[in-house]
Amino acid sequence: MAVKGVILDLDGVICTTDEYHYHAWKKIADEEGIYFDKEINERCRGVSRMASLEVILERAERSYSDDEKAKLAERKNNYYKESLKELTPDAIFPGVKEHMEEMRRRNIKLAVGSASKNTPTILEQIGLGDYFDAVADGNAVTKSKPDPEVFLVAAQRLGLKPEECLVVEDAVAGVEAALNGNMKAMAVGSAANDQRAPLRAKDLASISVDKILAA
Ligand code: B16
Ligand code: MG
Repeated sequence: MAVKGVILDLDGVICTTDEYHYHAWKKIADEEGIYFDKEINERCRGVSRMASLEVILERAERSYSDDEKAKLAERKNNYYKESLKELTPDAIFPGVKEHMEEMRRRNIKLAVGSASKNTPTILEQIGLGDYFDAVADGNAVTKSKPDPEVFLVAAQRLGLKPEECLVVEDAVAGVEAALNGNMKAMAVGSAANDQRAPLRAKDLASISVDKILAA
């Protein structure tokens, strides 16, 4: 079935905020005396804030109560939000805007499908506040990727069937979510070696719009 809509993940696909998440979690882990590195961080990609915290706490030497977990997640989010203040349109990955423009010219609908509850702030900061035909984010769903909920909501908001949509993801959990939702998938960045995705590349702009839409 022809691709009629493209659903883009936000952190790590549209912009570089995946790095900001890492630094905020690293600060929390250091403060708590918990070992954390970039490899462990890969498992936090695309998954919700609380699910990410659980990944970090796997290395903790003591257990944390639900109340402590909620406070840690809030502290992390405050660090993260602080770093978002310096976010500008320069954080958009090279070529992404041009690719989206080209898709638009071909009447492809564009949506964001992100686990992040900070999606509205980020889109404003990078100058894409009103750009998308639909946005589905962490505020609209209860299930974390690899559950397809966020992409199904995005497709529904675009008025398209799941099989008419292609998802672009940098997280293994996100690629899995797209496939679980019966959508096509393009894996980029950290997920670029995920053989389950029919399209794989360093970043969105590395594959021509022609090839992406022919997936
Ligand atoms: P927040 P994406 C995801 O965004 C991040 O990849 C993931 O690391 C983060 O935990 C999640 O958003 C929740 O973010 O704490 O801002 O609600 O990649 O799905 O755009
Ligand atoms: Mg991502």
